[in-house]
Parts: sequence; C-alpha cells; structure tokens
Amino acid sequence: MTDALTLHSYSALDSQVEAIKRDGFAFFPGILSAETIVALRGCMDRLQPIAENYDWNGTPENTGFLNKAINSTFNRDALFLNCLDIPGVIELAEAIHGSDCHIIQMTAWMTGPGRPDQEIHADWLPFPLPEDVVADPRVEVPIFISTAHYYLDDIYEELGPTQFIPGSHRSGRKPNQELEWNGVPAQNVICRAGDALLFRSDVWHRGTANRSNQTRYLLQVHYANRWIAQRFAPYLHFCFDPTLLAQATPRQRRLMGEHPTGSYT
Ligand SMILES: O=C(O)CCC(=O)C(=O)O
Ligand SMILES: [Fe+2]
Repeated sequence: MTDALTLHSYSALDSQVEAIKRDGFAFFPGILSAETIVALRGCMDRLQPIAENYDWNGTPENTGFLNKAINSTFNRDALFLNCLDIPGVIELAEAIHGSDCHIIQMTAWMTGPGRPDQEIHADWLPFPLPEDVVADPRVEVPIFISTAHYYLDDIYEELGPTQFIPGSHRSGRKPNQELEWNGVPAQNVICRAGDALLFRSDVWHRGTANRSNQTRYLLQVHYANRWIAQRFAPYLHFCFDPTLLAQATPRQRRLMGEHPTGSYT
C-alpha cells in the first residue's frame, strides 16, 4: 500500500506559486461542479478518436485495456474549449508561465481496468543540472511547462491514482527507475471528482495501474511559456474549428496560440 500524498490547498496565488516551486505541484479541491463533471464525462464517452490527431483508441480487444485519449479537445467541443481557462487554475498557470502563456495540448483520457503502472518519469526536463547547483537558493529553474489534471472520478488506490515524489524536480535530472528521491517516496493523489492539480513538467510522477473494474476519466491541460512550441497534431494539417473559434474569448484565443507580434513574429 502506497502512502497518500498530503494535499494542501492554498487560496492565495503567491502561496500556490510557492507550492509548485517547492513541491512541484499545487492542489485545487472542488474546482469543477458535479454538472460539469457529468457533462465532460459524457462528452468523453461520445468523442471518437481521430487517427490523424494521434488520438489513442486502445480497447480491451486490441490492446488489452481501454486506453482512449482524445487530443486537442478544445477543438472538438465547446465544453472543452471552456476548460482552457478554468478560474482558480488559470491564474496560477499565468503566474508561473507569464501572462502571454499558451497551451501546448489538451487531452481527455479514459483508462480502463488492466492499465499497467507507468514508470516514474519527468514529462520534460528543460536541462540537467548537478544536484548541488539546483540546491543553491540563488538558482531557480523556470517552470517552462505544466500540466493541469482535472480528475473526473473519486480516486482510490485501485483506480490508479497519479503518484508524485514531492520536490523531485530539485534533483536536476530524470529518474532512473527510482521510486523515491532524497528519502521522499512516491505518494498517491487520493482526491475527489472535480479536484485539480497543476504540476511542473520536471517533477517525478507516474500514472498507476487500474486494478478496479471502473474506467478512470482524466482531463489534462498542458500549459507553457509562450516560447515553447504548441503540438497540435496533425501539425501542418491542423485546422481550428471555425464554429468553436467564433465562441472563444480573447483569453481563450491567446491560449490557443493567438499572440501579438514580437521577435521572430
Ligand atoms: O495517468 C496519470 O495519472 C498520469 C499520466 C502521466 O503522467 C503521463 O502520461 O505522462
Ligand atoms: Fe507524466
């Protein structure tokens, strides 16, 4: 049995910034209403994977377990478009990445019984550094990429919680099949449907095995500094849906990639 992570929530933005810099993540309880959770889950059930978007369509028959991941969901349904800037979370994304930040992807992901443990990993390490250099308080590695996880289920150990090793981004490196860093073990995010977590790309974490008989529904929104490239497959052939674009607010348009001109335009 893995320990549950102690999830502190902070109402002040500067404390949230401090938490993601210190622990690698910030926790937001009760962000989504029960109605929004039902609506998002229904939409995830209905959306069909598109192979050209690199969506995943794993089924118990073809890959041994349900593994359906719909990419660029902001471009598939207005419900997801409105998940670009969910109040309470977007303020932290803008505080850490800048007021001109954007998303680099948004994925709705359903994982069924039989999903195995992932390896502990960092989603992206901007650059390696010696541990004693990162430990120097004068050194602060910027948070270039972060991911918001919106949990659409009450999470329990058998459903496959996300695990984190708090503070592990201060290792200055990627993990090498380690389940702890600096004496701190990987711990489970046991939370409620509607809770959210924003974590930096260099903190060590993983998704764990689904040993339940239930499908886990997760929405991921990947934010980044404006200089980090967006990655909307099929890249050269990606097209914004004009109907959805017409509904987007100026902030949502910026998050999808509309920026003022600057260096390199
Ligand atoms: O499934 C999860 O909870 C985390 C997934 C993850 O970390 C990843 O796919 O990179
Ligand atoms: Fe990950």
